[in-house]
Amino acid sequence: REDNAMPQAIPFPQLTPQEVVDFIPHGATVAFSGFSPAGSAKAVPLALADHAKSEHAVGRPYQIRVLTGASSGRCIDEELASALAIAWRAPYQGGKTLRRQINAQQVEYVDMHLSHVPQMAAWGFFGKIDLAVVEATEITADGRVYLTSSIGASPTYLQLADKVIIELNRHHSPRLRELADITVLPPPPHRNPIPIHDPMTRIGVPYAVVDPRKVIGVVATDAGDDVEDFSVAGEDVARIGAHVAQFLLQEWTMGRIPKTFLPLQAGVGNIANALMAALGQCADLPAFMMYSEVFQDALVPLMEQGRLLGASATSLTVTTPMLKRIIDHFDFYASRIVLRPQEISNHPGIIRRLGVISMNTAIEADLYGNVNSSHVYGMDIMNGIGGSGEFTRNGYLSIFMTPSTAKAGKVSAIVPMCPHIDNNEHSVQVVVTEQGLADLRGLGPLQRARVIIENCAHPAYRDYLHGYLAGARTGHIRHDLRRCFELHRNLLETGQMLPV
Ligand code: 0RQ
Repeated sequence: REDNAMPQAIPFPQLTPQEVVDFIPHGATVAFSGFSPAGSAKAVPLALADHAKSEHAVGRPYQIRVLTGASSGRCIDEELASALAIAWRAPYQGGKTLRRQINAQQVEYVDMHLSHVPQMAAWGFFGKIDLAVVEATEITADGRVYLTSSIGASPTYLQLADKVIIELNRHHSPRLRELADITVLPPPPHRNPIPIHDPMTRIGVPYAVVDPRKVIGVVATDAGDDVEDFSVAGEDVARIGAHVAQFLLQEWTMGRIPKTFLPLQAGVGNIANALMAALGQCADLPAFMMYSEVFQDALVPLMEQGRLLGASATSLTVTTPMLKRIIDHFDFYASRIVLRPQEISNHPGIIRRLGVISMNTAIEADLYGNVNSSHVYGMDIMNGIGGSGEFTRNGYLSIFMTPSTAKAGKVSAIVPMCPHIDNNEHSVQVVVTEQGLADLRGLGPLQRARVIIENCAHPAYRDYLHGYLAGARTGHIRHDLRRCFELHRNLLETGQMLPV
């Protein structure tokens, strides 16, 4: 069906979002659909936010535990959070309000590898899931649920939750189901090899499955995903893109990447989005495929230009105009994009098998290639580890990029020791800043440190970093435990890393 019409006969009660609130008591665990704003539940979280405010106004407690696939849209990580309605949150977030609350310890936050989420949920580590609220374009009487712009962990949540609400969103084209390839892995020891040998292999069905007896109703909605615009790439980001493109070209020319190239993964955010645009414009590189987690805006023109041949992801995290462009040319896109559950899109075994080249963004990297992409000062969460660990640990080549400084030069992204590490030196192979690229493969710690300082650190910080190394205790890895966090301490105390 090519129109956006709602299905004619819905065999489930139609509820208003406000009526759903009655099924969600204080303390409930609710699993919402969504991986980034894409495909996230929208109407029910907003109604819950209003309900929480009214409860709080009369002195009654009201907070819930919130699961999603990854980050979520405005409705959950901003509106629900602003209503002080979230007590506990997993597995990733990207909202300014929720971030503030987590860092003030008002919300307990579980930051975890995203492919682990479905099995952790199935094994009960998040407790019982009382209700799943899942956005779909259709639910059939026998319980087939056609999801919208993301798959995430929704197929698992639909199976595990005691009760289910479907947000039937007529804004989304029913044709989105043509992108979906859904399968839910059985628990060990009943797991067979997953027969994905190419980024585009399909192994499942286009719908998630729910026991229709658990569905207490459907809520009609008509809202878009509200993906924020990506910022225009600055000069630094363009230089990072150029370094990565040149490096991949060199690896390909030397035969270390096969002639047909290898699938790419690119992380979330502005830098990764700009990187993909830069790689696409590098005419000397062959056209490529992606085996990634999110499909961001920059990939749309690349696909149209024939630079990107196909993409596997778990969400279409694209702005409204880009989603419209995809829907308007759906015959073209339908055979070129596959959306999978996050357990499969981020599966370590498949990433290793396909030889994925992973490219993620760091907040900072240390002299040895340990990376922190989640916690400023090692204490304050930015977003979370997301899928970066799965791709970095298992990729054929793992690259981390970051501008060499942040906050107008007051912060160096190359530091003696990271106060939080989410991807470690054993997995990180290449570090890139606008200054240059450090290929760490085959290098011991001291060699790594020297090449990272010379190639990646901003010139304003190189003397400090060389000095740190020279004054550090000799060991396999040189460190000075009295000074290793001096830059971070300075930053906390004076607002800049180098002494005033
Ligand atoms: O802060 O927003 O207040 O200005 O961090 O930085 O430069 O806009 O970069 O949007 O690409 O995000 C690592 C956060 C980068 C993101 C991170 C501040 C900086 C700015 C954002 P402001 P930019 P991006 C799996 C991939 C983890 C999850 C992941 C991320 C803000 O990429 O969350 O990799 N990654 N998922 O000023 C203090 C520093 C800083 C700093 C930057 N050293 N100290 N603040 N910032 N460096 C996806 C898959 O597909 C698998």
